[in-house]
Amino acid sequence: LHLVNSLKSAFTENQLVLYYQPKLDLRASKITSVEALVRWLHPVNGLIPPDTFIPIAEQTGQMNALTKWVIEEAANQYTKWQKDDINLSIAINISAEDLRNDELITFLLALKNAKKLPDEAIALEVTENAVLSDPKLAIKLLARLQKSGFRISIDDYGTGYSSLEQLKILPVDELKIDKSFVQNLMMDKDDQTIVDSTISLAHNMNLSVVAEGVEDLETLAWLQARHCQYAQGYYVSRPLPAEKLTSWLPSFE
Ligand code: G
Ligand code: G
Ligand code: NA
Ligand code: MN
Repeated sequence: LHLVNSLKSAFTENQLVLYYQPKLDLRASKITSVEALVRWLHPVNGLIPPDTFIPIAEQTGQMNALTKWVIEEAANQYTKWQKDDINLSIAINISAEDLRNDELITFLLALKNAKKLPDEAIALEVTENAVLSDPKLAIKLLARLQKSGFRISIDDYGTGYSSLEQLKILPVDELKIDKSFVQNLMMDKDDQTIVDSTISLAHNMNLSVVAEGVEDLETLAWLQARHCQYAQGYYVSRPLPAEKLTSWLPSFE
């Protein structure tokens, strides 16, 4: 595939863009944070989803560079929003590759200093599986990041190869219940049991909890009744470019 050859030019020719998907605070009925999701605006092939090019970035040693680009872009967007009195913290997806060396943490700490970012500016989402290749190192890096003020979320919670024992030792502030348990929640008793117990688990461990993949009002109300703190999904909003999100926010409130 020639996408492999042109991924480098995605960086040099500014073809990468961030979309932002809001996370709804169900208690306050407010949007307080968003998740940054990268897309590649290819001059010939159009908008390429991350599932297509992230594996390429991983296989060609470009993942660290991609993550750095995402972080820097998100930090700039955070600052822009602040200037417009829009308080949105931004969550970044971190890959397994980013947890195999300390490049990411060095970069994040330098950026936080240089741009004088408060702790709430940037949060990090990591899947259970991303921690598995070198758990000791990953846990050490995540612990340093958490100590430096970055909130850590476990993404796609419930689908990875992790145990409750691992959850106990992971430096973590938030669980994001995977959308596969949430999408058909109203029709699936087993999903209801899983989601309900995960919300309780998070509460009892003093972790925030987010349900991903909320696609209808009934599901949102069900989650709210069980004191799930945050909801994310198409029912709230699809991922949007920054300007579209900015203009959507007031209509929401
Ligand atoms: O945005 P979308 O639903 O198409 O994302 C598909 C997958 O790509 C998701 O698993 C998402 O976590 C991942 N993804 C999107 N943006 C990034 C990114 O900036 N970095 C990493 N590592 N993964 C991302
Ligand atoms: O793995 P991660 O959770 O980062 O994946 C996010 C992906 O899920 C994005 O590609 C986003 O477009 C997609 N997504 C977000 N909300 C929904 C939803 O309500 N339903 C479905 N099917 N996908 C969603
Ligand atoms: Na994510
Ligand atoms: Mn997820």
